[in-house]
Amino acid sequence: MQETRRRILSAIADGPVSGPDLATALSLSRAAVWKHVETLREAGFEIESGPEGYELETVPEYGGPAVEFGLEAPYSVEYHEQIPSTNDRARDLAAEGATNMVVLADEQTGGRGRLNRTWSSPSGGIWLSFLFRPEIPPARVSLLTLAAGVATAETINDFGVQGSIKWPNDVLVGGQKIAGILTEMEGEADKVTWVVIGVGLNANIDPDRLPDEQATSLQAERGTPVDRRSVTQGLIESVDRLRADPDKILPAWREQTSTLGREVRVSTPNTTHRGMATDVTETGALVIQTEDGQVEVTAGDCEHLRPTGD
Ligand code: BT5
Repeated sequence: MQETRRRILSAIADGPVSGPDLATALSLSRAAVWKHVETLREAGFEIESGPEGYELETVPEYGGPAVEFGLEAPYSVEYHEQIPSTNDRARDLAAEGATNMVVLADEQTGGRGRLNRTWSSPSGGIWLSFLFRPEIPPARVSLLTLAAGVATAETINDFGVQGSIKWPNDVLVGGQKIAGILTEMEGEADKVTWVVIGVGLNANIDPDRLPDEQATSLQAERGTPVDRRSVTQGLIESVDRLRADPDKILPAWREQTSTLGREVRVSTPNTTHRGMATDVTETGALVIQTEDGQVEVTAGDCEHLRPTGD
């Protein structure tokens, strides 16, 4: 959101402020204040104009300006009612040089999982992609993927749903998938140019609308819909906190995962490993103790054998 409009909203959030006072505080003409207020109204903010001035009544339920308002993280949010894929849009923005952005959509018509699998993205979910240009080598990017998993698990826990992470990037509730993460990047040998981290979180969706039987949603788990604006803000803020404090990512991931200490089968394009998952490395690889010794797997599909209650 444009900075002036952000400042107008915070000024009028706690009570009425007159047009002239706003104009003085923001060094604008009264006509300019009025224009900004109209733009905010068009974006869905209900702004009263009474004898004492302008006052913010309600914030729109969802959308870019709604998520940006009150967001405690320095990202701009681009919102789409419908888009093929927020990851694709974020990649286009990356090519244009953008950074520190979140692309958010109500519905995706071409949502993607890993290995070009389909990600069902009906209206009501939280489908978003972060675009960053971190000053890190490509090998450290998986840490950001792990951070997105931690942030997602933490956020849904804050909304009353106990999730756990299945390596590398699934968030599960009771063994069913509630969220998935797709990281894409461009870079050179020693430095990342950009990274896009897509998070798909089944929020207000009836799982019957999802093709996968092993899927659940926040709404199904809670028995009532969530405020998607608050969940989205919580998720973005949580990712931002972890980015600022990367030493916390691995310990938090180890705490939130249900993969470690489990018998797993991990399939990679070339082979399959079976054994006990014992740890995750600095670069996000899963350490598996197999019958033939210890292996580290950097990418693959992980199956928890002998399921417990995750
Ligand atoms: C993932 O892939 O889990 C990554 C999903 C990332 C989606 C986000 S949404 C925002 C951004 N924009 C995009 O286009 N993508 C990202 P993977 O581990 O490959 O899992 C894919 C598998 O999950 C599918 O083959 C289905 O079995 C299952 N699946 C598909 N849609 C699902 C859903 N909505 N909920 C749960 N499971 C689903």
